[in-house]
Amino acid sequence: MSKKYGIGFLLLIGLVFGYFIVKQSKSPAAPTPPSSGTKTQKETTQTVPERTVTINATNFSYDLKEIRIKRGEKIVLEVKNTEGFHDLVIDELGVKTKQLKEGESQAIIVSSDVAGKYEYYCSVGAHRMMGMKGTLIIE
Ligand SMILES: [Cu+2]
Repeated sequence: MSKKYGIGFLLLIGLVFGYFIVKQSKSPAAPTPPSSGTKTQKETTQTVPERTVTINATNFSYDLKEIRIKRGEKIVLEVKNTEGFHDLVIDELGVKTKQLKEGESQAIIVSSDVAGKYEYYCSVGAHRMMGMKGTLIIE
């Protein structure tokens, strides 16, 4: 083995080591999280509702004629449609489910700081007139 090859070999090793050192020092800074998705994180950090109230919809009534909650309380109202095609609307509070097919359910958040009686009803066809409604009492 001549001296020339020996020096060339050392240079090559030096280059390889140099490459790995540079690569390692760079890698921790490499993964930067995408800046999108900050909006949805904010929404999930809001106060968690204390309880869930389940209401079943059938042809043509709800199994709950009355729901009572405290003023300022926040509940999850889970609307389960077990028969027919229904939704649940509370005009004064600006909440409504989509129109649910049989077997579907949807949870909505219900709360108000204003005590009073609020009617909830089904907005499909003439269901409301047929008695598909109830009263949300905020006390
Ligand atoms: Cu209905």
